[in-house]
Amino acid sequence: MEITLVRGDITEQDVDAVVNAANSSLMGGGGVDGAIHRRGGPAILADCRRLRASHYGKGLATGQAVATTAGELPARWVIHTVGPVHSVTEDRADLLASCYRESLRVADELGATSVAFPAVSAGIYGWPLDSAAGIAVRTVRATPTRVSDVRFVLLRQDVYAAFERALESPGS
Ligand code: AR6
Repeated sequence: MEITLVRGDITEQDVDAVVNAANSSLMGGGGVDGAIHRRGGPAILADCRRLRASHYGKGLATGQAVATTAGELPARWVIHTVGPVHSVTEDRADLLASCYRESLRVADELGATSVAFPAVSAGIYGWPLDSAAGIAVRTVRATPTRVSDVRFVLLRQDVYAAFERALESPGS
């Protein structure tokens, strides 16, 4: 698997699947979630509503992932995952790692071989950047998958720099 870092907007990525940092409702929100629904158009929300009406009546649990159409995005699918809100009193790192593992599992089910990830939980959900980047890189490297092209697409320079450090770190 090749891992690359891209500074930019995930909605512009020409990949099989883009991962969305969603919330449990699957009904959209701010940050990367808002950008994906805006650029992808109403077909994504329509699929999300169908998911809520069928297998995900209570919403998507933290750490899980599920796919929809990518609507008008260049990608074929959006894989929605729900990151944990960062907590100083509780270690939720396993849940964040699960977002990356489960997204790759769903990508394998779809037959997607190129996948773009944002820095899940590192925005509105408040996860410290170096920790978020380390968990992302370590988990993707450790997960068996047929995905051969993983791109971390980072909008902000400070987030990009944290991922550069994580990629270069011997522990990752
Ligand atoms: N492309 C790439 N990265 C982006 C983009 C973009 N277009 N827009 C933002 N980011 P966040 P979270 C970065 O807040 O912390 C939503 O309301 C951003 O700079 O999108 O998991 C959901 O509905 C940050 O580094 O996701 C949830 O309620 C990273 O994406 C909640 O936010 C993640 O930030 C999820 O919060």
